[in-house]
Amino acid sequence: MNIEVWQGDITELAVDVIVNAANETLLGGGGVDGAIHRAAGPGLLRECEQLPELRPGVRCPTGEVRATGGHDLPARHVFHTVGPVWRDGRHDEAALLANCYWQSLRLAEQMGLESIAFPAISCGVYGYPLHQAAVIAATETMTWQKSHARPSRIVLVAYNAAAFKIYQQALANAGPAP
Ligand code: AR6
Repeated sequence: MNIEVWQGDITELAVDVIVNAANETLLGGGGVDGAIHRAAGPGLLRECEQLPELRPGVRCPTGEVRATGGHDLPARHVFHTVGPVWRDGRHDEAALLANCYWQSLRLAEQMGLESIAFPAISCGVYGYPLHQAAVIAATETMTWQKSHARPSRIVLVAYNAAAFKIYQQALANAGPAP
């Protein structure tokens, strides 16, 4: 298994694709979304604006993913995915969050990409409990790697030391028994 945990700012990573925790408009916001747009420059917003709206204000429904270029980022591409807003855990939150990871990995494979980095989707403004989200991130990425050659490098980005520990624990628990 080759899932890495890396602590820091995802906009600094020179991988094939970084994943953005966006909202359904894909027109930017705060948190990691704001950081990615700032680092990518205005070309990213212009490209997002060109993506088709499925209905007014919705370019990407929750659980799905859309690809753009990386513009001024060291990453070549950005995948914009929309995580669920945490309510009480009984509104399909886990399945929707799992879809964000799985659909991103599938798109990376389709595009022939080798390396992908994920932030803790939904774990900021959207309120998903990090411990639970980390289990989903670990499970989805490890399950993917068991049956797919690409992307060969998967990075889970922790924004602080506490998140780093939580991710490491989740990966250890999700791994095969010794
Ligand atoms: N690098 C890596 N991780 C980061 C960074 C960064 N530069 N900045 C924040 N995080 P959030 P969400 C972590 O709120 O919960 C936006 O306004 C952060 O510590 O960015 O999915 C969108 O437009 C947290 O663990 O995303 C949506 O409206 C994680 O990234 C909404 O927020 C995700 O926090 C999406 O909310």
